[in-house]
Amino acid sequence: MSDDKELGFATKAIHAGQRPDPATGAVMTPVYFTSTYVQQAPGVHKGYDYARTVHPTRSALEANLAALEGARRGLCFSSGMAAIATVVQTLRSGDHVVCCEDLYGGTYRLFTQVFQRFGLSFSFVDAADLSAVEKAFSAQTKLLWIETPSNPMLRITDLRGACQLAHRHGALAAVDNTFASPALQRPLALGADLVVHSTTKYLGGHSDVVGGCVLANDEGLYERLKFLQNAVGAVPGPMDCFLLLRGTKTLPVRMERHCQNALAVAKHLLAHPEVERVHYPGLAHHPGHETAKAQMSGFGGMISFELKGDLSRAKRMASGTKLFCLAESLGGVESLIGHPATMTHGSIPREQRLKSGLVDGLIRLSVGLEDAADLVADLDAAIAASL
Ligand code: P1T
Repeated sequence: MSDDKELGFATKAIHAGQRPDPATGAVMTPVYFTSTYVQQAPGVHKGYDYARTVHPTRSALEANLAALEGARRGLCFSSGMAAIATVVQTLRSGDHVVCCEDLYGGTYRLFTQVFQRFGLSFSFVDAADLSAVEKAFSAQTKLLWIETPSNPMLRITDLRGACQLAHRHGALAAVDNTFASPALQRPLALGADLVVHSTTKYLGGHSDVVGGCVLANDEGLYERLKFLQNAVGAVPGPMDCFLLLRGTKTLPVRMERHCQNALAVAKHLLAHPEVERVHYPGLAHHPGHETAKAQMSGFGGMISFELKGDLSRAKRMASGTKLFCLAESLGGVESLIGHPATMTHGSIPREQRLKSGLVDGLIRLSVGLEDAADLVADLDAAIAASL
C-alpha cells in the first residue's frame, strides 16, 4: 500500500487495494464466491486457507478502506455493530470505557445491555466538553469512545484534545467516523488509535449493503483485532465487499454534493418560521462550528431539527414527505427522514436521551444527492401539511 499513500484521496478511492486481476485482466476486483481454497499439501497453500480467516475480495476492500483513512491496516466486518463489538472485545472484565453521551442507539444498547454483563463499565459524558471527558477517566479506563459528528445531535468533539486526554490516562482513543466518512475527517491523523465505520452508510453510499470496518496503525492492536475477526467470525460476504468497493470509488464526489445539499437544507430550515432549532455543524451558530471547521473538510450530510409544536406534529411531518423516505439508516444517495426517539435511538432510556438534548420531537435528515430545490420543497410541503 505504500505507493497508494502518495496518491490523492480520489485516486485512492478508485485504485487503493485494487489491481487488474493477474489471471484474466478483469479491471474490477473479482467476487470470489468460495469458502475454502485447495492446498498442495497440508498447510501448504497460496496464503489463503479458509474464507473466514482471509478472503481476496475482502482483502482488497480492507486495503482500500485503510488507504482512505490513512491507516496501515484495515479489517472488515458483517455490520457496523460487529466492528464496534470487536473493538470492545479487546478489553477485559473490570475495564472501564468513557463514551460520548450522544451516540447511535445501537452502540448504547451494545455497551449497556451486552458488554456490561461481561464486567465492563461505561460512563457517558458530553464529549463536546473536554473537562467533562477528563473527569470521567479512572484508573480502570482503557478506552475512550467518540462519535463526531454524533448521532443524532451532530455534536462535535475536539478530536486532537480528546485523544491526547485518553493517552495521558493510558487509554486508547476510538472514533466512530461514520457520519463524516474519511472524505471529510481522518481521526488517525488527529491522534486516534482506532477508527470504526458502519460501512452501511456513506462508504457504501447506496443503501444496498450492511457492513462495518476497523482501521488502525499500530501493528499489535491490528493483530489483536485480526485474531478476534477470525476467532469470533463476524465477517462480511464477498458480494458485500464488492458492493462496498463499488461504493468507495465515488465517495469523494458524493460527499461534496451531500455537504452542498445539507448546507442548503440547513439554511432553509434555520430561516423557516415553523422551525424551532436546527443542528448542523456547518451553521455558524452551532457550538461546534469552529472545531468542525478545523478538523473536517466539509460538514457532512446529516441534519437534525425541531419543529414548533408538539410531538404529534413532528411525527406527522416526518410521515408526510414524498422524496425523503421515512426510514432508519443514512448516507445513501437518496434522502431519508427519521424520528430518533422512536426509531434509531429508541433503545436509549428517555432520561438519557434528554440529557444529550435528544428531545421527543427531534427529526433527523440524511440529505441525499437529489436537487436541493426539490428537497427543500418536499420539506416545506410536509411542514405545512403538519400544521
Ligand atoms: O447498522 P450497522 O452497520 O450495524 O452500524 C451501526 C452504526 C454504528 N455507528 C453509527 C454512528 C451508526 O449510525 C450506526 C447505524 N446507524 C443507523 C442505522 C442510523 O439510522 O442511525
